[in-house]
Amino acid sequence: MNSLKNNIVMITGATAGIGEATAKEFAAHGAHLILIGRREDRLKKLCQHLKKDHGVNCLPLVIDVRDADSVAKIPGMLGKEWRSIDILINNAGLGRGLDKIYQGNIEDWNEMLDTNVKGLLFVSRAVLPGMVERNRGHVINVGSVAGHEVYPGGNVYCATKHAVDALTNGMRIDLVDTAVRVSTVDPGLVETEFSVVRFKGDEAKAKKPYENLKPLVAEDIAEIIAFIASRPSHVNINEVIVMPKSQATATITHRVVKP
Ligand code: NDP
Ligand code: 8X3
Repeated sequence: MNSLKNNIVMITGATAGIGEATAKEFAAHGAHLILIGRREDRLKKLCQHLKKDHGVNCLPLVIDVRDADSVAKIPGMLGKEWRSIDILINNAGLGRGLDKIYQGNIEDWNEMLDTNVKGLLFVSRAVLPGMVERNRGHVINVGSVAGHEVYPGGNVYCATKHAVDALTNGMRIDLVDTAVRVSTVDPGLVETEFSVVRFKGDEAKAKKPYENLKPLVAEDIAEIIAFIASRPSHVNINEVIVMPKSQATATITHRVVKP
């Protein structure tokens, strides 16, 4: 096992859910963190906690990953102590709606494509040259079961996660002659703010996917990401697909209604 202690780890989408849990997991392993998200209060609070609880350094960067210019400026903004990023976790992402494609909302489509695909590309483009130059690094993308299957109403969200799958494979091919590793973690149902965001704050709709089954929690994914990152440097875990026990496919779940 490679120690994660003193590694510099950049996590996008660290203000909630999987990204936040991953920040906590890596801090517990002694990694220093560059955390990205749009909600400044949450980022700052999380950094304060991680510094206090684990004695690690933490840099909050309030950045929208869709903003190509701001993202491109990241390497130049980082002080010397932050520049050698060891691990990039491309986690920021969202789903919007479950509309049939002929009724789809074009703003929702743009938001998903710009965040899940272009945001991941912009951040990777900013960070990868340094990794290649240092001949050291690991990019871990958070994909989804939606990158392997398409479910009713999932159309554009599924397309973005299929793109993440393709980009992960493309990165691995382009980096094969370097020491930089590329992995993806592709979860099924994880109970986070994902559904609340997907259904624009409609809590009743947001609860539905997790009803009468035991979903994954963000910490389950964080532990897997840390496991992937801590393998010896000759080991590249390409892809982990992880589901709750009672989910067989994107659409086939076993739900037990308690009397
Ligand atoms: P959450 O809604 O809990 O967290 C999403 C995170 O992404 C937030 O920190 C949010 O921060 C950030 N984010 C969204 N848009 C942007 C943006 N434009 N710029 C910067 N940060 C952004 O959802 P999850 O934790 O569940 O989602 C994390 C990833 O996991 C996503 O890529 C999602 O597709 C994927 N996933 C989730 C599954 C699930 O069932 N929950 C299953 C499979 C994959 P902020 O709003 O502060 O910017
Ligand atoms: C998010 C979970 O089930 O909508 O990727 O694909 S799901």
